Amino acid sequence: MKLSTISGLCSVAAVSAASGQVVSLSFDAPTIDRWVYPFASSAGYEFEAKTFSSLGQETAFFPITFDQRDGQIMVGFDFPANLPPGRGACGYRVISAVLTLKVSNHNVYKYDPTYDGWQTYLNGAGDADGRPIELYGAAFRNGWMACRIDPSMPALNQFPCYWEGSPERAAPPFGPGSFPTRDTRYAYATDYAGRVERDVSNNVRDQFDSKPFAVGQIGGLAPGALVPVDRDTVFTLNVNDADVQAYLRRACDAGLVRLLVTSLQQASAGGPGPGGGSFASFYTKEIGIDGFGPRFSISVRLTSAGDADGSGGVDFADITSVLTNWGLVGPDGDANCDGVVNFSDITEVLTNWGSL
Ligand SMILES: [Ca+2]
Ligand SMILES: [Ca+2]
Ligand SMILES: [Ca+2]
Ligand SMILES: [Ca+2]
Repeated sequence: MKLSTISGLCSVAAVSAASGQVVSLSFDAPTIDRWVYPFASSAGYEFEAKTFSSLGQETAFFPITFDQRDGQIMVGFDFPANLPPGRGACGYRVISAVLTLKVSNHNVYKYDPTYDGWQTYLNGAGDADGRPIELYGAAFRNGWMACRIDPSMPALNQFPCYWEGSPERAAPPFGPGSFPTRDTRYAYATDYAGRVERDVSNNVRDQFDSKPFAVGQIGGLAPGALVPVDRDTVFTLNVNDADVQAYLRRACDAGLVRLLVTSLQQASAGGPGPGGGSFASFYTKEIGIDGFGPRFSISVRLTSAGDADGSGGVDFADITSVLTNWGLVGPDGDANCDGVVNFSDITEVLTNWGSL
């Protein structure tokens, strides 16, 4: 039995399953959802969780602030045995993945379905058409990690398992020992630009455009309109992006996925302290109403090394896929799942020729 250890994720045992098979999962509720916010004393057990930023709070009176993506929401799903873990990075081709959250506040913020570049946030300029709700991967620091539910464990929210009720970081938001207040949260939103993990919690400070896995979409609502309560916000993950595909493949390999929903909507209308802003709020599973908590669906084809086009088999079409995508980053054409398409992928196809 092979053990696979992934950074920030738990170890899982390998299970054999047929390549080519498509596994489609649909979750009516998450295994974990929690507000990741320094002041959330009940982190994980609240009925709703909010996304907002600390932008606009950096004044002379109040020079210390928090991660710019201050209020983040973690949602996670543990995969059942029919999506077997431990097949390795090339063992999965994610065909689709969709996260849905239901809005729990009414006509508070504007619907913005498109990404806003970091420079649009400078100098508190604001943005008349609102700010998007964005979805990212989850990363961990200080040894914390994602864990599957394990009945043998006395408590899930104890180190190193990051769970509902785990501390947001080492120290309280204010008071002795509380500084620094940035870049210290145990779980944080990350993209993986060119397979390089980036904490996106302060991307305006750090002057780069983050690369969300998805931007929240609301059907039948005009951009710029106020968002009514109980509307679904749908995050369709960009599985054609090599970095998103690689993240989800690692998730499948680990047997669980953790995601973070964030925004740069301002918590404060101006000046120090929170409040007065217009930001999003979403129900968690603790609301206890069917269909109100976070939901997730994922469809995955079980694949093998050499399967450059993710068809479930290795044949001449994979040679074509490598040549067509030559010099790109995949996932199409990347037969050995290393993030580049080059001659090694031709070798990989030939080595695995005829595999299912
Ligand atoms: Ca929860
Ligand atoms: Ca905007
Ligand atoms: Ca193929
Ligand atoms: Ca490759």
